[in-house]
Amino acid sequence: MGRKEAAMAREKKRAALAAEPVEQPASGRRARVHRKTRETEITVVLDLDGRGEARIDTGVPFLDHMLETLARHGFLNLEVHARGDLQVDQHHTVEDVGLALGQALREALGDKRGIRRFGSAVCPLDEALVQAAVDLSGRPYLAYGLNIRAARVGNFDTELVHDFMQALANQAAMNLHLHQTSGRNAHHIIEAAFKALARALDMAKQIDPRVVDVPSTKGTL
Ligand SMILES: [Mn+2]
Repeated sequence: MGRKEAAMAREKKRAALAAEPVEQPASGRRARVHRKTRETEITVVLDLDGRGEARIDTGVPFLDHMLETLARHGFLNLEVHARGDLQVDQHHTVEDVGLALGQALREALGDKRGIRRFGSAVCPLDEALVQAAVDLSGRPYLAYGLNIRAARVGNFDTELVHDFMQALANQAAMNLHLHQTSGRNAHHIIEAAFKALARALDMAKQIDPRVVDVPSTKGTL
């Protein structure tokens, strides 16, 4: 697909998404974040107790694919619209989407009453195997153990996965460990990482009826 066709495809997707917004259920753990800078303008609408429905349009097709994966396997209803300075490169857009999504996550979690707090998952995708561990602790930390050899997947810069995860962990105020046991193909490694993150996050955000109040000996998260 040429540049012009790709731009037309993006416009078509944009118009289709604008015509059909995500329906948000009436439950409470939701957030809407709007973030505008000179480099990007981003809107995120998130429901933690969703059905995996996604309406994603960031202008970076591979990022769209990964966010759709995150929503699907994390049972999030997720809407992300981004306009970034892609004529520079994808860095601002990818990082700022991570920031906005992290902020939405933190806001939707609220006071974290009744949540499991910890979650982990190991996901394979063909030869790739990635594990994710999450602690919705209020203390931002990223341990990034992906080893992606290829610089690009399609037109996506693979090093931006690190920037995205750092931004997400910082703004969500969560501890996130991502470690790759095996993997050769960059698309597989990254997709396995997003799936593992989705499953780990889904576990951590779930309400556990045995948890009274906030799951911390300090009484706050
Ligand atoms: Mn894929």
